[in-house]
Amino acid sequence: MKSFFHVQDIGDLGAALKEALEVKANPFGWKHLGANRTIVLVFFNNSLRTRLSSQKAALNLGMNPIVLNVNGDSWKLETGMGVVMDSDKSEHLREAIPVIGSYCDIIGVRSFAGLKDMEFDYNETILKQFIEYSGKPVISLESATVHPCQAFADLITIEEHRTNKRPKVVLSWAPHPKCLPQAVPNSFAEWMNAADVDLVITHPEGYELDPRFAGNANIEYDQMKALEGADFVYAKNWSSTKPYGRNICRDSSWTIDKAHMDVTDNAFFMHCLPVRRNVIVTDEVIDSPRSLVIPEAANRVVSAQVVMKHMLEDMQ
Ligand code: SN0
Repeated sequence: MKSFFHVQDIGDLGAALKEALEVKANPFGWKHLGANRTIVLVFFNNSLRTRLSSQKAALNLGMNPIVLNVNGDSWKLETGMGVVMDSDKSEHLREAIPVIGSYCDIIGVRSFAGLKDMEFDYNETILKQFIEYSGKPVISLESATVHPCQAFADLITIEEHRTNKRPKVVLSWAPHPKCLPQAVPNSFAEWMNAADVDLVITHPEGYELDPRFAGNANIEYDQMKALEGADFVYAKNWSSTKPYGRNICRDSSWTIDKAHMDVTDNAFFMHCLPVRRNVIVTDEVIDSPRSLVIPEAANRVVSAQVVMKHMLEDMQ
């Protein structure tokens, strides 16, 4: 696997899910693969799960992880091309990336959408530079438009908990005080479209996901109608797409509470975390026995490990 951005990058999805369950049952079974290999994890933005689960996955495979917090303990990096570098940014990505590449075998990058210029974000401008200038396989640890390690972990969690062959999965927008990226819902929709589930997406007008990600999902603007008979409810806030990157709806009737869950088929509740309690979801729902947020987060180690395993196998 050259780089990991999209569901196609993992190859046959059924086989990848089977492999994920094998890796989960036997996490140290492939420890020889990472001997004398190094992964550098570059963070331009905050992280808890991605930072820890990626390191844990690398350690399970016998690899050495190194974490770099850009904006924290490294030089501030300039990302724009042709810029006169007379501001606070001391080093350009054009040098930093090949240097990082020379120290490792795999690079993971977290770089959120700026939410100012849709074309810049949707071209994955930063991540493409990492691919071009590092010469190493690159894993998106949430980049401008995708969060594939999260979506793969979500799919593993659904696979473990589904009770029928083709579950109804509802991706529901929920309110938030900030403007958040579209990476999580984009990847979730992309992976669910590739999996054996019925995907319904519900959101207010102006929040339509790019058709490349929404695919064949059923779009339903009436949230309660969308949730009827659901087996899984995946809540997430994202900023608007029309206009791009704004917080145009703060309607608290979209918060997932018991009344929302009552119209489902005793659905499981999912969220990628971090979650704003009583904004995205009420305490009652997230603390209920049907909440999968913790097992979902635990599966982040599994998804990251399968991805790194594929990359290491290609290097053997
Ligand atoms: C990020 C997002 O893309 O929505 C990361 C999710 C994995 N979430 C946030 O930035 C939430 C920040 C907050 O203040 O609630």
